[in-house]
Amino acid sequence: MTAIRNNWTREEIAAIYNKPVLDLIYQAATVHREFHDPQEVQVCTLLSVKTGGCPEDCSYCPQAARYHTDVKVQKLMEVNEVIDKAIEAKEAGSTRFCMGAAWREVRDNRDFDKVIDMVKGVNSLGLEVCCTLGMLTPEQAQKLKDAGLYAYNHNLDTSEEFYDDIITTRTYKDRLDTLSHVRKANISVCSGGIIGMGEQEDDRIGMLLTLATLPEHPESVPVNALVPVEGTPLEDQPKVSVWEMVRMIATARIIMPKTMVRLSAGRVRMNLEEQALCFMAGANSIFAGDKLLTTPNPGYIKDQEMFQQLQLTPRKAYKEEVTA
Ligand code: SAM
Ligand code: DTB
Ligand code: SF4
Repeated sequence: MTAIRNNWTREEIAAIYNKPVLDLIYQAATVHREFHDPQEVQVCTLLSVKTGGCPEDCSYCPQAARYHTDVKVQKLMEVNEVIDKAIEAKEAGSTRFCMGAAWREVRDNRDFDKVIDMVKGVNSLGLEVCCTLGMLTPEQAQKLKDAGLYAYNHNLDTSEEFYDDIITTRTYKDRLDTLSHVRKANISVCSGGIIGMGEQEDDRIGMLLTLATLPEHPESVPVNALVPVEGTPLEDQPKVSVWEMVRMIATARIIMPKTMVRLSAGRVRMNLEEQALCFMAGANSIFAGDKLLTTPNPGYIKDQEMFQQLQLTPRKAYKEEVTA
């Protein structure tokens, strides 16, 4: 029986990350089978409920106001429009619905009240409702929890050491503080990062170390490959190889066995065989639909074909729709 450990050392994680890659996949696949059904993949849907115009300077992000990208600023969506999208996502097989806002932090205003209503509405559809809205205070986390929020996404993105090279308008500690407020409100924690931003392997290992030594592992760790967007400082970053994605996913799987590891951004540039390797290495969730927040993603049809080819099944909903 593999134990859940929160006392991993950098050396241990580095040794796992650097194993011969096929051996690494084998070990991750073994741990994966102990904790999860390897045929099952959770399908999630993202919706950008407030797009662009963000005051932060995250170098990867097309939604930062200071970079000149093709993203059009859109104010907060209406609650009924969001619910319609959630129904569509549910009908297409998603069991988790994540609403993203291009905010630095949540403010206690009418927009937040609207988000609270969105959370209530999506929750009543029987979907796991997730939000990613930037920094939260403990009180805001509690308000979201009371409205029925299931999970909160707040990525560390990279290591503490590399963080200042990517973002200067907030600190690593700000991120960790929000994660702790989310945890204290009993909301499921979703936190991961991006590879392909020019970081060293040590930074990838450092980020995994921070996640795996939190008092409790995040229930969900998204692994994103940078989607380079024209106009952002990282527009010319070279594509990461599938082996780097596989090493990240497999290491996350081994050191955080119970966690849902999500093969997140970057799937549009991966073929079926590459994605299959990621599932073999322990990824057990994807984002579906032809758009992530603002960038393209493989559409439903392509993913349906992939599920058929790989004989995977979308995970069933864990709860029922609330009927009046
Ligand atoms: N504004 C909130 C925040 O930063 O926490 C929520 C939305 S933000 C777009 C959510 C996450 O998307 C970021 O933390 C980052 O990991 C990911 N992301 C943004 N742009 C990306 C890109 N070009 N490629 C890969 N991941 C990206
Ligand atoms: C995460 O780690 N990846 C998702 C979700 N959490 C919110 C977002 C990816 C965004 C990719 C860039 C875009 O589409 O704007
Ligand atoms: Fe804003 Fe989030 Fe994009 Fe950073 S990642 S610029 S905080 S929307």
